[in-house]
This record gives sequence, structure tokens and C-alpha cells, in this order.
Amino acid sequence: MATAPQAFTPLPLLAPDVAEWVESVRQLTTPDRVHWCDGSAAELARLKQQLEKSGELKQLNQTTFPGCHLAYSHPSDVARVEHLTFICTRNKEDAGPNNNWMAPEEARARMRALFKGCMKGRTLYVVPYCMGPIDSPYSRCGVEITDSAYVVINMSIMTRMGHAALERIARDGRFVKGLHSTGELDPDRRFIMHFPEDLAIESYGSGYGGNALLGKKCHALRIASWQARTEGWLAEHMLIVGIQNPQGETRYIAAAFPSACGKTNLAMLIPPESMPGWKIWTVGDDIAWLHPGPDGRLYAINPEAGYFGVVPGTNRATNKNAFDMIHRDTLFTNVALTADNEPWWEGRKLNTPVTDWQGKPYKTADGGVSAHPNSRFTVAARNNPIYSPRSEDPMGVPISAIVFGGRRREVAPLVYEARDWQHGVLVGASVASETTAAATGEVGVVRRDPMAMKPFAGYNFGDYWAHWLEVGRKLEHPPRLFHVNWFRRDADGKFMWPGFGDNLRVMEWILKRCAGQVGARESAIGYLPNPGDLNLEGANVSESAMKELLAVSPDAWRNEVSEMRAYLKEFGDRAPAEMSAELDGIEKRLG
Ligand code: OXD
Ligand code: MN
Repeated sequence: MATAPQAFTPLPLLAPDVAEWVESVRQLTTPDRVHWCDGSAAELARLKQQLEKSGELKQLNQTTFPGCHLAYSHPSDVARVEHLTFICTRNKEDAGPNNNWMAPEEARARMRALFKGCMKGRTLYVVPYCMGPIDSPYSRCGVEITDSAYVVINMSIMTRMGHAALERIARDGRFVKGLHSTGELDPDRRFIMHFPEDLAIESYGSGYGGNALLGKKCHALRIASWQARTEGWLAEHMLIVGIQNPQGETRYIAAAFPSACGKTNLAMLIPPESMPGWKIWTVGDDIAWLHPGPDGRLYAINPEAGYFGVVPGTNRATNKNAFDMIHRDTLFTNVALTADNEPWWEGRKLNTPVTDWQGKPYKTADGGVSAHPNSRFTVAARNNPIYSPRSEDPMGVPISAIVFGGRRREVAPLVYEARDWQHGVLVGASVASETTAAATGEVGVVRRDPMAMKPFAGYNFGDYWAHWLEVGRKLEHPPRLFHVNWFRRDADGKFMWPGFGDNLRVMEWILKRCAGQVGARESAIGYLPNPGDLNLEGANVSESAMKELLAVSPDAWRNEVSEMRAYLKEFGDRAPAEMSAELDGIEKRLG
């Protein structure tokens, strides 16, 4: 598999730019070997064997978890690192107050010093990948160079990786350059740098998730959002789901939620028993690339081919589809282990752990968690029992509604509809959420996370909202825009909405709104369901809870508007005037 150090192999002749770049990186990083990944099953099997031998990968119980493995990360390397993530545009204003910025020359110089000789004794893997179906005009390609075989295995699941991607790069004549090294896994020598003007990413010192699988957050969101702005489309942190009603009609919704608000659960939703005849199809669970289509509607593709999902909390009751899906051909990272060599996590329900997410003996009596709260599964989307065949459609799926959501104890009602696209852009920009474990930092603090893109927009949010407005103007039949909040709590701190499968009730109302089949109550903040229009048959929600879930408190919203004004101010002139006009409108309607 691994070849002697070499400058060229027959493959790169297909894409000479790739070969030149790989050679320059080889000279800088001085690996012992260079391996061009072809994406074959044999290659994958060899890589897994190699990591099993070195102890970096552990085979799990092959009777109950066939094809499944476990990897442990370095204990200091368990999540994305936003404070070490930079957007390096020539002009600081282009990165905006929403990003950390570093001048490109300074960033390049720092990274060059880190990468110099860093692959000595290691293999340099060249990973050509395509984000989106290979034959879609909406797909975009990249090449990740990495010294981590674990990253290669993840990329082979998460993207269309190998030969076909390299061929497409040769046809496209362009690709995103991603350079990654795990370095020493030293938090003081860790940076995730983005150079949108050069379509380039440089990541050093982490082997974890979004820091290291460069196709995902770095390319498909940060770099792609920049590319999308220059090309007239949107790269968004959204799931895409097909919802089939009992009449057999399927409509598609894209939905943006901050990390760990149940995106994967919504994308793989299981209808409650009291809603027979409904069916859900997953197109994507994390990222959507949205393009105005020839018929004036908005079309979405999922650029990814797999899921990198949070494990804890997954069980038969919360998400049976996901639970079943991760029982074969799944790579687990940082979960615990049972005595029978099965993966274990908090909320799995079955069995008990004997070792924790670092492989150390675990005693239940200690009270701490055994699986890391941000432990993950990497699994092919095709493993999903409700994988939508339309995921492979090169033209994508038409989007009827875009749904924004956050994790809010109060203020935001269960669901409301924006008055129009422009108001909807403000609604999206106002998304806020209580923080969770997916990013390092404090848990439980409310932070603004516009369109759930705070950690992922590759440029100034002011310009980003202007671009959203621009895309809306181009759409003859734009999707309707909504906001949901599954996380409202009562005075005792208890969740008021059952969530999970019951969220389909809200989706049903949303789709009825899109089809013009149901009216709504106009309020200062948008349209809310009329009492009785939300299908609650078989749901365990009291009438009084429902009333509270759909209430709009003028005081709380006046406060929300003034907070939002202060937030927009941070973006100065770059924040579109339309957004303040929308805030004026809400304030006026609040009276
Ligand atoms: C993710 C995230 O990992 O949003 O998908 O943090
Ligand atoms: Mn995400």
C-alpha cells in the first residue's frame, strides 16, 4: 500500500495541479511515505488492519457490532476549537466580528513553521474527495493531505473519496486544498486556518472531527459559504429531510439548529404511533448546499456521504433508526466499553460500562460519565434505514420550508412562521441557543448563533445576511421560513414539549402552511398556529402547556428586539438596513 517517498505516481497525471501541490507539501513536511488514496474497499480494510495492529483502533464485538471499531482521541482533543480557528482574509473586515482573523501572510508563516518536517517517520496520505454526488453540477471537490490514517478512514465514510473524485477534479480544473497534520496533539500548537480567497485550509495539532476531517466544517461550510457568495448559492449548517404524508406526497424541509439541538434526531425522525401513514426520508443530517433552481425554487444537496453524530443519548426510544444504524460498520470515537466488548454510552440503556472513553477502568459508583459527552459515531449515510434515494439526485431536492431553531428555555414559542423571506432572514439571524458540549467552553450559556452558522460562516455575517436577502430576491418561489423551539421549560424547569417523534406534528403544520392548507394567527413576531390546528391526537401535552408553548410575551420580545439590535450593531454598516427595518416592524407591532 504505502510506497517509497516519491514525487509523482501515475494517478496525479490526471490533475497536474494536485501533483504539484502534493510535491510541495512533501518537501515541506518530509514524510517517509506518500500514499494516494483510491477509495477502494481493499484500501480501507488495509488501513483498519494497520491501525488495529498499532493499537489506535480496536475491533468491537463482531457478533453484535459487525464491522465496528473504536478509537480514542487524545484527552485534550475532544471537540472543535473555535478560539484556535481563524479566517485569514486579506481584509480583516471581510472575516467580520463573527470570526477570529489573522493576516494571511502571518498565518501562512506560522503554519509553515509548524508543518516543517512534521511528517518525518509518518505517511502522507493524499485524499481526493467530492462534496456532493459525483455527477452533480452543485458538488465541489477538494484534496486533503493528512498524516492520520484515522482521518482517512473517516473521510472515506463522510465523503465520496478516491479515484472518481480525482477524475472530477481534473474535469473541474479546481479544488479546495486542505493540509492537515495531527502534529504533537499539543493544544498550544494547534490552529485551524482558512484562506477563503485561495480556497485553502491548514489544520495542525488536532485529530478530532471538524478540526481534522477537512471536508466537513472547514470546506463544506467555511470555505463553501465564501464560494457560495461569489457564485450565488448558500452553504448552510442544515439537515435536509423528506416528509411523506399519508397521501404519499413527499415534501422537503431544510433545518438549521446549533450543535446538539437534535438535528440528527429530526433528520431521522420516527413518526409517533398516533400518526400512521407518515414516513420520513433523510437526505442529510448536518450540511445543505442550496441553489436557486431553473424553476425558481430552491434546491438542496447534502454534500456529505456519512454522519459524524453525537453518540450519548442514542437509544431505541430516542432514535431507533440511528440506534440500529450504528450497530454495523461504524467507527466510534471516545465511547466507553462493556465487558463483552460492546460500545457503551450514557443513555444507551442496555448493559454497563467497564472502561471509560480513555480505556481506563470505570466504576459506575464514581458518578462521572463513561463515554465522553461529545463522543461520536462515523457511519455511511447508506447505513441509515430511511436514507432517501433522492440524496443521490444530482439536481438535489426542492425545499418547501426552511426551519430555524435554537435551544431556549423561554421567549421563543414552539413554532412561528416569518412574514416573508426578508423577515425570515432576521428570524434566522436571531437564532440563539444554550451552549452544549460540541464546542469546548462553558455549557448552558445563551449565545447568538445566526442561522446556526456562528462557528462556520467563512466571512462577515453582515455580508452573509445581505447575501441571504439577495438569494431570496432571485427566487420566484422561495421556501417559507419558520422558527421552532423544542426546548421550552415550565416554572419547574421541565421540558413542556415531548420532542423527538412528536416534532412531526409541528412539521405537519409547517407543510400545511406551505401548501396553503391552513390559516394562522398573526402576531407581532410572525404567524402562529391557531388553537386546534396543530395535530395533537395521541400527544401527551396539556391544553395549558400548549397555550404557554404558543404564547408571545411582549416584554420578553421587547427585550429580545433590543438585544438583537445591540447584536446587529456589532456588524456596523455591513449589517443590511433591511434587518433593522424588520426589528422596527416587530417593535411597532408589539406596541
Ligand atoms: C457538528 C457540530 O459536529 O455542529 O456537527 O458541532
Ligand atoms: Mn453540525
